Amino acid sequence: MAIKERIEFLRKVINEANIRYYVQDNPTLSDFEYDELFRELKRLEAENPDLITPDSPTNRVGSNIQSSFAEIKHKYRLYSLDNSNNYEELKKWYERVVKDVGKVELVCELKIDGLAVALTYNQGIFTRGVTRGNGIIGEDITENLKTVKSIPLKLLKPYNLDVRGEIYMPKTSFEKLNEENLMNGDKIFANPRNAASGSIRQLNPAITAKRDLSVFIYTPILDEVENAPKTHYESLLMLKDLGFNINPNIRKVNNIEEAIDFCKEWDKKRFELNYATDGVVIKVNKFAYQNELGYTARAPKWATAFKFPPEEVSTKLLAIEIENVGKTGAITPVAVLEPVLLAGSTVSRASLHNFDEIKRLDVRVGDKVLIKKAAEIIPKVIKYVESPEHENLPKYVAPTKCPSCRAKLYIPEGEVNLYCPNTFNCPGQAKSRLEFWVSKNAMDIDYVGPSIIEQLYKRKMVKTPADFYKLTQQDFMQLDLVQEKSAFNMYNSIQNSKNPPLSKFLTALCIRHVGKETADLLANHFQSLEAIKNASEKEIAEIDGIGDIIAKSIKDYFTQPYNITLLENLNHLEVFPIYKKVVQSNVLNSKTFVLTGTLSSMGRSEASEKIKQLGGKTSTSVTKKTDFVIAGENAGSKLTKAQDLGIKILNEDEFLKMISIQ
Ligand code: 3BD
Repeated sequence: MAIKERIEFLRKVINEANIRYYVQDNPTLSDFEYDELFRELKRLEAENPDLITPDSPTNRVGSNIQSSFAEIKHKYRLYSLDNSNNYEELKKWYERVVKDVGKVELVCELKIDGLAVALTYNQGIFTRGVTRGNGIIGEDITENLKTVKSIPLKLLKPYNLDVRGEIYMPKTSFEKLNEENLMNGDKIFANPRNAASGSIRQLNPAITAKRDLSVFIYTPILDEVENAPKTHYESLLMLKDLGFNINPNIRKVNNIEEAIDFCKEWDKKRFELNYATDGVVIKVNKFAYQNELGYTARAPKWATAFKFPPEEVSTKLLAIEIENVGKTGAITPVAVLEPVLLAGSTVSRASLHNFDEIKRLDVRVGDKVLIKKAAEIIPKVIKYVESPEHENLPKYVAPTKCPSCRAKLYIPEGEVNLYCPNTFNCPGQAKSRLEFWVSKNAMDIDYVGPSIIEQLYKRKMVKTPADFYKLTQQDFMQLDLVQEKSAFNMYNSIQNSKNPPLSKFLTALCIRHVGKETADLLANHFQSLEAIKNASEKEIAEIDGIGDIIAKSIKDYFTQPYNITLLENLNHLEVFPIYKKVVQSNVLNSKTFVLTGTLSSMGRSEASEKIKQLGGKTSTSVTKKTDFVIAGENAGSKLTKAQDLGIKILNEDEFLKMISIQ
């Protein structure tokens, strides 16, 4: 009995210390004392495994490797947020509010640029955490969220409560992670948001545990709370008292002008913060008014967001370099810049897209150029800054030879990019294809990154993807800085990748014009690699969504002797794809859907994917055989045609309801 009590005591002290340390920034214990208590708890739990509970702070270390995340239907839908980038729209929004419920108090808060999650507490214990997903269905990332130290595992009161918040990575931790990854030849993240997203979606929680992630909670669902607060502002205070991390930069205001002042202030001050914000969320404070205002199909009418304009800076263009030769031979230019600070990180390279773009912009080496970083994109060059020097600088001339193999470059008909024609012998192309082979959307091989591939290629250990599968653990140990353990991981993840889904395998082949979407179409139509190999160009072109050019490119690929040999070699090494029908249920019962216009909650391919998963079919043209037309925003002629033919039309909300009945 004494042991059980001691364990409970230790948990309580450690949980409270965590909240004081990570949330309130006001530690109660020294690091040494904390470590002592933590070690004692771990020892007692190891000696008494039957006393381990899910809310124990020792659970944060992250074990339990998963093979994938379970899809979970949210108990309460997560709505979207309407947004605008100008103050006129904000005023219009407020006029609408005033018209419906009168002049009301608003709350302004920073819009954290992270990853939305829903957390569930049962009797005050953190029991489940799910990504936002499409707002209706998300992924279960509970194990990973347990490693986030500012998420309380146990609340200070035993409430049944759902909360929503934003997971983020502090800017300084993001920079540090990228520095480490650069040293190790691992993936570099474009921004803190991507780093947070990549870290929280690790299948191995031990990796997540090593990343510095944090959370800001912005909304509770108070349905099951007694004497619940009556306003948003008070509910934030309540969350704080329960031990949640709340962003301190919130302000109650009396009208939209004061809200706009808040936006203007933070548009300037945002760069001083150690986390990324992309705007301000403005919410009607009183719940009674929120309820009266209600919701549109996708978002509450009682809230809106102001998006900060992307930051722009000017700097000197030092050179225009060729990024490596792409997997299909595309040559892309990149701007080398005098390093400048932009949106919280130092930028020394920026995108120029293609050589046509350089011509159009007429940027010249030596120019001052304006660069900008929109929310999730790599910085790009917008234009040169007018100056007397500009005219004296030589116009940029595009290269004529491949930087890797010196072959003469060409521009395929109908394209703007320059290409290296030397598909099979260009080392640059070969390396890009190997790098793509291991990537997430392709064979998804962990631990084998660009620097490992560079070494394998240089030492002639790997020339084509098939060669990966001949390597032993000992082979990897010959490489620079590779120890026994990581050599094993590399070997193991290669061996485990041998039988991917057909669609991923097709993507991995780097057939020109065949990305994930086309690969999905091919896989679902032909259902085996054999059938695709044997299909005629005409049969391929008959698939909805695949045109003549793509069909030709696919047929060309499978007739090339080089590729035939590659596929044979892979097959001999037992590397072959497996087609699995992904019908989760059959609620849509072979009904045919046509999508028109844009949906706000998901992209077109995601919508088709969902329809197929639920047993439905999609088509691009409306005929008598069409069962439903889903009309998004700006729906065009297909909608008119559906009306003419008397076909059932669904708006986005109706469609979302239909696919959420599972
Ligand atoms: C924040 C919706 C409402 C409860 C709907 C009003 C769209 C991401 O700091 N409040 C915040 C933040 C996000 C929010 C709401 N308050 N919704 C909020 C939010 N302080 N970032 N979001 N979200 C969260 C989203 N996420 C991914 C894809 C599409 N939408």
